[in-house]
Amino acid sequence: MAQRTAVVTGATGQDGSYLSELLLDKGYDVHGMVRRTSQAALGRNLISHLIGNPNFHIISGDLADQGSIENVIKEVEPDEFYNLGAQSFVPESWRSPTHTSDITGLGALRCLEAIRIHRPECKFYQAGSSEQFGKVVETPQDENTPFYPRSPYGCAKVFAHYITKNYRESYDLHASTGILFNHESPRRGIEFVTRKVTLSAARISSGIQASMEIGNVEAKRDWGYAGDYVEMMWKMTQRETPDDYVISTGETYSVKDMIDLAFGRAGMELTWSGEGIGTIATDQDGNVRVKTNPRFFRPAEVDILVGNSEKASRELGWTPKTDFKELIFMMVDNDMEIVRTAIKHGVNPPAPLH
Ligand code: NDP
Ligand code: GDR
Repeated sequence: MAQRTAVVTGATGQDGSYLSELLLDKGYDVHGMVRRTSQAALGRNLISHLIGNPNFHIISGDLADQGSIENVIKEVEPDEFYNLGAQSFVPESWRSPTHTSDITGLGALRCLEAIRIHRPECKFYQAGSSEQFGKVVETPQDENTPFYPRSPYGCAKVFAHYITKNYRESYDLHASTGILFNHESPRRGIEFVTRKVTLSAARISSGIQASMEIGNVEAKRDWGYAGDYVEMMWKMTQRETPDDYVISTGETYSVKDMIDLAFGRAGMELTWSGEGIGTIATDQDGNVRVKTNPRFFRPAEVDILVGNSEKASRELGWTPKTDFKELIFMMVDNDMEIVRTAIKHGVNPPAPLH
């Protein structure tokens, strides 16, 4: 079979970097669509190890710009197109709601239009989200659960979901949405809660930070490992018939559970007291290590998410390989190493954002 060609938007992000690796391993020619104003400028560089691979290419494009996406499609003539690019941080979506709607929502439509006009045989994957379920109307959530988004981000993903389905049904495009629940890794952005916690635990145990400020510790999420999840994106595009799939572990834990696990791994056994914005946690020596700050609470919260991936298990052969504890330990160990190395070389270790 001739070498297959794929475009990945969001290639510089957590999922984009893992998916690019997976596609390269499968022998694809991979084109990462990257915008001129990439966040990589802030020091996040997840694909430097791929630069120089003869099958990996960076191509300029922005989800805000229809013409740039059309140029990517015309130049690359891809067999598969994975739309992972987004303004993906939920709190930022209240600060920049129209920008989020433009990139996370309309961005998907721009990709679909470019494919419809220039390359209708190209298969399309849309990065959907459990945030589409938001204030859940049933538990667990599956492909038939009605959406009730709770943020501009969630609303934008619901639009992207339905426009993908509409292009599939109107133009017979091979277009699928993966409704993925939270997935994390050592490459997770430091503004998201798991990475904020694992990095803080590493910094506190190394003595360079006293305590961590956090938002709602009662929220519950279904957390999986990003390295496992990207394989399902590829599997969806390999199906003869395009469709939508929930990808999740089926288990849910609170932010508090996750903090306990991470701080325990870093040598701190926490005791919790208070509630709401008065919640604190002290370590075994009586030091306050975690306290809440109203700044990190959201205008509207998604209290609990837990997915049912039976359809994906049946049709895609999905079984999550990495469990919650392994995931959090992997992230803490990685951050301990980053912090240790930085201290050893006399440079400032990374610190959580937001
Ligand atoms: P990241 O935030 O790590 O990556 C987002 C990517 O989008 C970055 O590469 C960013 O590039 C790119 N991007 C942002 N704005 C634009 C733009 N205007 N044009 C082109 N690219 C842009 O997200 P994840 O890897 O975690 O998530 C991947 C996708 O999956 C996203 O769509 C996210 O919403 C969705 N999702 C993620 C889940 C998770 O738990 N991780 C769960 C469910 C869905 P830059 O370097 O330029 O900033
Ligand atoms: P989420 O992930 O909003 O689920 O979106 P995030 O890790 O930001 O929040 C998870 C939960 O933790 C609570 N929380 C905090 N969150 C952050 N970021 N910082 C804090 O200090 C904090 N304290 C408590 C939040 O309130 C929330 O309940 C992620 C993103 O990857 C989306 O792009 C994706 O679509 C969904 O997962 C599925």
